[in-house]
Amino acid sequence: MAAHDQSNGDSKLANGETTYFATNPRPASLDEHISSLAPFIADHVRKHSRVALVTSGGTTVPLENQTVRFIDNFSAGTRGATSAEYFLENGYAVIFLHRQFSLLPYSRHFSHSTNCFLDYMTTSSTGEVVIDGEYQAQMASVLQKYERAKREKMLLLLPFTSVNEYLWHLREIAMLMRPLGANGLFYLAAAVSDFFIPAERMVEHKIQSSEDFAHANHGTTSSTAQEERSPAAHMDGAKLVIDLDPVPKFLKQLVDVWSPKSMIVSFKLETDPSILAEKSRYALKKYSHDLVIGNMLNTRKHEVLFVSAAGGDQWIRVPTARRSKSVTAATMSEVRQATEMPLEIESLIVPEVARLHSEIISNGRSR
Ligand code: PAZ
Repeated sequence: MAAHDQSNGDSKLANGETTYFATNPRPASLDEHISSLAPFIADHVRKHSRVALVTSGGTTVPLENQTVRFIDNFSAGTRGATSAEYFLENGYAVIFLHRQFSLLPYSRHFSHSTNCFLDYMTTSSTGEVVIDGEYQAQMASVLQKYERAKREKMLLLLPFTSVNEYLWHLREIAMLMRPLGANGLFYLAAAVSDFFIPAERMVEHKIQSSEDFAHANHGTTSSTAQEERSPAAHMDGAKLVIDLDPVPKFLKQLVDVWSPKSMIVSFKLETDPSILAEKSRYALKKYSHDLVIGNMLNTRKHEVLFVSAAGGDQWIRVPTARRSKSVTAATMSEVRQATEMPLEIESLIVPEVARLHSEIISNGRSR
């Protein structure tokens, strides 16, 4: 993907940060979400609870205002949904800002798997639909935790789809979380697009791929500024050409302005192991937040790298015998050798994050 006009890197980014919310539309869902967010946060401010904003799943980049096509990424929301459960287990209230239809805390155990939800059920001798005996114990245990989170009003689910919806929600939630002071925690596990199409360069209607209908692509940007900047996605003969702008980096604003007293944890995903530590340290230094958790695409379920000013670099790993192995990914003898129950890496990550959060609350931060 080509970022639009990279000639002026830093100054463009700074400009993007200041103008983004004035030039990209506030999502229609935001007001309704604020009406459930505000009382949720006020309740936990009153109770002096710790509150974690967990972001999860990937953002989309729409190519058209009336969106038929969009760019997406791989994230299923496993990290976020699993971590949310462990935050709840560690006494946190959780705002779960997630990509719509990605994995959710608790239901993740039974959704998006090779089993359809109907495979967990059976019909009793009296004709009632019941949970199959094989799944009773696991489902009862998950259900108890889910019901408790709901009963005690500890979990709030808020969906997003596009990168624009994500950014507006992040800013609004961060400002609403300010009264929590140091009890607030941001755990930014969502995979957020690095490039996007700003509203002023977005075409209104579905891009016509047929050259016979190419005339319908002209003059269709959704913005009045269409004369100034050309549409970001357009046909060039039979080719679709996409020219994306960089998404402004808002981590600095989150740290310095939106929610300065909260603990802020970001994730860094890489595919080349030789640059993971360096890029994680670079992000920590650049944004001056509390913790970067580095992870590799292929090993993210087994190992992560904690990089913090207070603790330096620290690998967290699931012992080999406790890694979950699918039968397709391992030989049967390896599966038999894995005698102990699989361990989710989030069960190691979250208590360590909570421990660092306790240190910040009692000693102040080492940013
Ligand atoms: O959602 P998932 O479990 O499939 O993947 C999690 C992850 C790799 C997206 C997350 O751990 C992460 O690194 N998020 C930040 C990605 C980035 O913008 O660098």
